[in-house]
Amino acid sequence: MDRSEMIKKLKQKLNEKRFVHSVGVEYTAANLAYVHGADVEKARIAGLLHDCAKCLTSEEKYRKAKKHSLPINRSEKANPDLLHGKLGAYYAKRKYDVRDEEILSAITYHTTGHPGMSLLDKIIFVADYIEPNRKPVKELDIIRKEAFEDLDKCVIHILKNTLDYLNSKNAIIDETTEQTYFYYVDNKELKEINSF
Ligand code: DGI
Ligand code: FE
Ligand code: FE
Repeated sequence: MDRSEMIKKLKQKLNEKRFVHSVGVEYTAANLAYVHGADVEKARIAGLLHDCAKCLTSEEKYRKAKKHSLPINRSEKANPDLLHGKLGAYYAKRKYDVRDEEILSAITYHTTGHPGMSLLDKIIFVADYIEPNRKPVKELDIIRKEAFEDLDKCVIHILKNTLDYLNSKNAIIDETTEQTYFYYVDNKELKEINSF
């Protein structure tokens, strides 16, 4: 399926704000891919489609995930919006004809991240947070610089902000979000120790 077909389909599934965000993530991911040496076309497709399941209601997300036998963990059950990554990857495969596992992984994990992310996973995770239409959050200017200068540092910074934000709201935190944060913090410390 070419980009114009994807765009046509996606426009029917998303509201205007979410569509504009998706195109923003597509272009931001492309730029990150140029800088960090990832596959630019894959980054564009993953960026464009990452939120393709976002505009379903919570109930629909839960129902569709069950219907398609996607695994649902405790926090996803409590907060089915978290399922839009997994469900998005399912639709990317079935409705947008994306067969590339790297793209599907990046879509699956774009909300929580996961320990040991691929370069493309990190690029989509970061692009989602920094694309130009995002409403300004704390330290976004610093995070945008880090995205192009030190991708792992940027991933940690985003996870830290997200966890702080969720804790301040007493929201249910998915264990993957937390595990990802500690994985990258430990990883960074190990690298620093080894570089002495
Ligand atoms: O879909 P987007 O809005 O573009 O971005 P996203 O897929 O990163 O989703 C953002 C929301 O997800 C944001 O409000 C924070 C929330 N989130 C991320 N990790 C967790 C989480 N929410 C809960 N409850 N638990 C998490 O672990
Ligand atoms: Fe999302
Ligand atoms: Fe998004």
